[in-house]
Amino acid sequence: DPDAPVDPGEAEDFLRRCYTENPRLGPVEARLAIVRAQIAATGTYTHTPDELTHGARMAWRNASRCIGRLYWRSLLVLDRRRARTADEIYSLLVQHLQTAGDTQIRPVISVFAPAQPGQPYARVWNEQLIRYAGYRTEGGESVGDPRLREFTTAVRAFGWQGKGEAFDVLPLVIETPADGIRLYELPERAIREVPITHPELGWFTELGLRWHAVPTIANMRLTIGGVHYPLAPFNGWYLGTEIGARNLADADRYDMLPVVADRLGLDTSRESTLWRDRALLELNRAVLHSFEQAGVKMSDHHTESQRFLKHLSNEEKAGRPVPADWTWIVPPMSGGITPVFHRYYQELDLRPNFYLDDEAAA
Ligand code: HEM
Ligand code: NRG
Repeated sequence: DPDAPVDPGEAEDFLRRCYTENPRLGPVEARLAIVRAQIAATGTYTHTPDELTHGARMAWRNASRCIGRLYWRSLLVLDRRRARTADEIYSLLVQHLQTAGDTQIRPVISVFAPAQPGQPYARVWNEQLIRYAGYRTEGGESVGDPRLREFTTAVRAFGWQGKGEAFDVLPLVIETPADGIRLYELPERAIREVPITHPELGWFTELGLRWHAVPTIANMRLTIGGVHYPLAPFNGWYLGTEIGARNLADADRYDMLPVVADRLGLDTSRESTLWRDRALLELNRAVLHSFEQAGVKMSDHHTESQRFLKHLSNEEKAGRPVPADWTWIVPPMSGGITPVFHRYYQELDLRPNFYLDDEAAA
């Protein structure tokens, strides 16, 4: 609950771990005394830049749905706690995307002001900084990303007009206590996109598919040592299957499997021809091929699964448990031929962590 005073026990637990993992920060006892007094007087306390940086990295390390955690130590943490106005926040979000890069792509998080007990705080309504609008035509046909249909309706009510095409980048909706609700268009320089082509099938280009290079989740709350950061967008790079086996493939997203199967000339009259699987495979080859051609960093599910096993063994050596959710870690295609499939994981809710505000555990 971002409105409640900070739990001193959670603060102490975090600080002890943080200082134990980082001996260069010195002894924790003096710091604990200051933090206890700050919480008693104000209901909260302020993280030092070192605590913020390590806390955000721990939150990534504890994200049980994330297969990409091998590189948790490399997270670049941008301290944006002083920004207040919608304009300031907007320009720092653009800077975030530019810092993440458009080919190399580095993992970055921008941490904005924490929630103060009982006070309103800034948020971004978008689930990710870059997402495509979803529409339904008068004829009832779906255009764009159906997942964003409701959000698209909401921004249209604020006066935004999309082109009504399949890949219209949505505006940012920034809500602050200072400025209320404001809409901003991202500048082109902040939006790297990759057109989807296939290594052998020339007609793939005609499908007109594309995707953005950087996934940047903007609606999760970061919790460190009892302090809540409601606006802390973060990015890594894409795993190919997120786009090829979900965003472009799911029947309630871009639903491309029937189209691809048709172009491939497959027999779709019976499930047992495995036309869906064959179309899925070509779509995923196309996604990986296109990002590689564009020089944009992306990983495949075999490589990222091996890295995750490496992460498990690193953490075991460090004496730390690795909370993981099998249902999210196992890739959405070819599960059984990746090594992450053939084992079980510890399901723990460790903090620091990221939470969606309607999740019970938060
Ligand atoms: C989820 C990969 C970086 C935090 C995921 C998922 C994948 C993934 C495949 C599952 C997504 C889904 O099924 O929709 C990666 C890769 C990264 C990376 C390849 C490359 C570096 C990061 C970073 C953070 C992070 C930098 C935070 C600092 C999370 C969280 C989730 C998640 C919190 C769960 C999201 C949810 O509940 O919807 N990641 N990730 N990841 N990742 Fe990562
Ligand atoms: N599946 C979502 C993105 C979720 C997070 N994935 C990452 N995160 N790779 C999608 O847009 O397809 N990350 O921080 O790199």
